[in-house]
Amino acid sequence: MLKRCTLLAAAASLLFSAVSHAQYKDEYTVSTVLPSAFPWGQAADKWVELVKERSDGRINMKIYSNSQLVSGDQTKEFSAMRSGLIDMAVGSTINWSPQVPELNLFSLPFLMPDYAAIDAITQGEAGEAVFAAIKKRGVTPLAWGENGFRELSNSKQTIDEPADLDGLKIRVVGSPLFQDTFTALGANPTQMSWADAKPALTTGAVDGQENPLSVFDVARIDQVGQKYLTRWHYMADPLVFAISNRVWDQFNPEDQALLKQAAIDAGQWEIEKSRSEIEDTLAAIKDRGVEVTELTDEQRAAFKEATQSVYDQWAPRIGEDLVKQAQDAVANRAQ
Ligand code: X2X
Repeated sequence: MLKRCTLLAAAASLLFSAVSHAQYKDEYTVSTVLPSAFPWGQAADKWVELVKERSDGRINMKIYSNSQLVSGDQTKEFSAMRSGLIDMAVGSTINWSPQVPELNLFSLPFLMPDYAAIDAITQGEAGEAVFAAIKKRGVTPLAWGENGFRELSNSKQTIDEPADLDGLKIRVVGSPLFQDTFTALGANPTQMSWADAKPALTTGAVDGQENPLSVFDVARIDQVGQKYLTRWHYMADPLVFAISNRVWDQFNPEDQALLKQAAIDAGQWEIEKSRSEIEDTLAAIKDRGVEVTELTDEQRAAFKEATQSVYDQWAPRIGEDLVKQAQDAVANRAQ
């Protein structure tokens, strides 16, 4: 009898492992907005590569860029992941902020003056609180990456003070927070996906846009008449490596750890790489004839001052405590 029980137990455990193994998919979908020519796409490539290597080919992921899994609408990516339509993503905090209000933290104008400030937030308690907010809404965040400091370009004129933005049509994406920021500066913001942005710049439907230098450079935004670029560093959007809770729960603890560590390593690699490339990128943009304006501290202060109302409007929605925590982290950051 005893022997039979043991045999039965062994059979059951074999069956169980076969079943749990069968739950793994042959391939997992990974959504990104930008493809491999951009640091963002490279971050996803690295993650996929590390996971494949470290799992000896057991866990395979396939990247779908240009938000194609959500028909080009990057603001639907988070919902699609939450519902399990998309398994994983490397996504921008901007694009997920409609579903996770806490992510608007990073879009608060002039909250983060430098890279150390970004790191102080993402690597500290505020970053943990943001991750908890993502998890609570159905998606497991694994690691941070970086799209970069978003700089302002336009086709009309040099911008070095808020008055220069007066009446300019600026393409923004993802969060109504940007409506408030650009309205406070006297501009006319228009919400539109990345897929629609370049055509809108080409036809002159909008006068300007804001994106990291790497995006401006690789997407050749100068070729669609964006001759003026202001390095105002008004915000930076981190990237988040993440996986649908439904899919996450199907992995065993060892593979969960493997996926997470690979995301952390890919994120660190991409953050270092994109930061180290920024000066070359800037030089390439200038070489192509774009007029680049660097703001003095005083000029930047004028933009900061003009957008203070955004804090009053958004701190309650983001969470007053979280905003305070982030501000403290920035104030006490390592230099
Ligand atoms: O659409 C943009 O501006 C981009 C590519 O930077 C994001 O997805 C936030």
